[in-house]
Amino acid sequence: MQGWTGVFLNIDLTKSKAVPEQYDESLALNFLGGRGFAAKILWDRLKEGTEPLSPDNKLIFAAGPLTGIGLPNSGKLVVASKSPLTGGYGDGNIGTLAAVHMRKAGYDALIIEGKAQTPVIIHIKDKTTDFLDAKEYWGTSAFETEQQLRKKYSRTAGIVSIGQAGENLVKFATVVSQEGRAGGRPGMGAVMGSKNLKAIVIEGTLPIPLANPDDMKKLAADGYKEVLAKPLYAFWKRQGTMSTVEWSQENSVLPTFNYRQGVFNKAEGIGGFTMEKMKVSNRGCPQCNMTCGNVVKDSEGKDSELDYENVVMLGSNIGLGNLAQVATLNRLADEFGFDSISLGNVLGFAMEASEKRLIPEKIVWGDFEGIKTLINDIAYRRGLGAVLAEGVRAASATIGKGSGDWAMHVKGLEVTAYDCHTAPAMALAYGTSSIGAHHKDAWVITWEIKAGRESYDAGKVDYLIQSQLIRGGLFEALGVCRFPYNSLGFGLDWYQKYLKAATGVEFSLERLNEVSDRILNLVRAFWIREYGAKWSRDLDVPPMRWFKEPLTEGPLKGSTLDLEKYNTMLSAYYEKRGWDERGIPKKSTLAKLGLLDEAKQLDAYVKLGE
Ligand code: PTT
Ligand code: SF4
Repeated sequence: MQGWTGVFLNIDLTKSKAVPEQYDESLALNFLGGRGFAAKILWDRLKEGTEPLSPDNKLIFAAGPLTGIGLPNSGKLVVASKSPLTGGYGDGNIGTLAAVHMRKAGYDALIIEGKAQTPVIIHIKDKTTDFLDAKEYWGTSAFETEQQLRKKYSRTAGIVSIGQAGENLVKFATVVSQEGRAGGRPGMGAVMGSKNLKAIVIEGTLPIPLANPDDMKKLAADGYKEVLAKPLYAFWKRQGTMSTVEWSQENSVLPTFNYRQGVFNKAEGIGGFTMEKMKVSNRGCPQCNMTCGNVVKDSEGKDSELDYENVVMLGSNIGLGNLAQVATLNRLADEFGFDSISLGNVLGFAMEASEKRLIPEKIVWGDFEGIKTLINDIAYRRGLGAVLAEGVRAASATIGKGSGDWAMHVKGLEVTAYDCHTAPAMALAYGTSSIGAHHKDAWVITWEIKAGRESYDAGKVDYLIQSQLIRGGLFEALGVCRFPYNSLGFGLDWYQKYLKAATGVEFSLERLNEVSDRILNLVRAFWIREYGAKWSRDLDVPPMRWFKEPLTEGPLKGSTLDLEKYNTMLSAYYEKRGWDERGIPKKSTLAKLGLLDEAKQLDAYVKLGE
């Protein structure tokens, strides 16, 4: 095998044991890597019904065949597990030197199970794995942990860690790296904490086997040049994703006061141009020349790395219009190791519950000091913080009183930073995403607004599916960042050429589409298996707020989604995917993708349509 190292490292924390495993080439050819590996490993090796925070759950760090090779934006790693937040398939995509080092240590994935008796750090140096005492780090932030570990190891070692949120099993805790990159929204940090695993340090020095190293060297250099030459490059370097704040405001899709208004009267204060005036530097993932992390000084004079999602969820969605203060909340999210999107979402929910007097606590929109206190309470699970630490779905079940309609989640994962009162295809993207309400599989909203936001027609479904196959399938499996492709127009043909040079295998676009479809169907099958009798198509419907409560402000005030039309669109989506009316893949669909064994297994849980 070339391109892939062909080896997984199985790590059992209960036994402090690490065993390499040569995996079969067919796995690489059929599932590519990243999310593809994670889905297949969880399907094959995780016992159905496993409690996500039990030692039996598996935490997977999976690379793709292009990870770490030194081509544009290739320092990415999928971190996956059965999610404690949603109970289904969960993953995230983190930019980290650990991605590069893991591949250089000779591994395509780490599969971690068991639970250490006391806190540990896994240290991997090429073929050697050690388990080190982490007691002195337990209780410290992800930043502090990484700073200390860098002193002990090297400035350029690959390090991922958790903060206090992961240690205290906050259900939306993430894994953090390089003081500003975080991945695994559906609670991958909590799974790491449940295993008493504080950090992983990887130092790899071995070559990654390539089918054609000379071709790859040239293609990689050409790729970087092509990225630099893209017309949108200069503005991207200035703002990264931050210009989306102004765009969302102009188009009434900016989450504001828990997704009620679509516009925010202080949007300018948290927008891309305000950020530019505060910016001190760019930061980013390894092997990237687009470095999209905008570093600003926060209200306490500390560095904070801003993206659109973080700023909006910890800004307009909670009524805060001061970017330096938003940056402080964002830094706290990274230090504690919360997912910033879910954090902003549960805070907005708590503020609305307080405003409606459904809870005794007084949590006021935009009250910076009060919000900081509540964030600390969530990290340490104190009082209301303990309720919110379970995520918005569970919090609304605790609070009740109709709050389920405005608990903004899909399948338990909090909605990201787009208000969909007036965007049916984006609502469907959230409804059918692989991990719950995330835009990563399909960010169709800018296209939809150009194409006509009021329509629910089948063309939108086709566009959505294609987007899911490319973003949620291909990019999550290749092990590279998708931003060159979707933000600068770096063509898919580059990745075909990279795959050829790395693996020696010719992948046509049709073949890649089929791999993606296979991965996304297996992820779907995993959800159905884990939910069993609790599965229903209602799980693919976004929050009722967007259907029942019109937008309250802005030019589109009064708009809602139409539930009947949404359901028609959802049925069309199912049909095009080869799924039945319940949203369950048909036997023939799985068989066509080479998943007949999986179909037979799934059939034992729910009767599959033919
Ligand atoms: C991603 C999600 C996003 S989506 C953002 S901002 W975005 C939030 N970032 C967080 C953060 O920062 N700190 C924190 N404590 N929590 C955060 N939660 C949120 O996590 C991120 C970039 C971004 S920035 C995006 S869109 C792209 N996502 C990619 C993806 O999903 N796949 C892929 N192949 N390439 C991608 N490239 C881009 O990567 P999750 P990162 Mg991320 C600080 O983690 O779980 O996938 O959720 O990992 O290294 O920070 O890169 O406007
Ligand atoms: Fe990381 Fe941004 Fe570069 Fe993508 S564009 S690799 S998210 S720094």
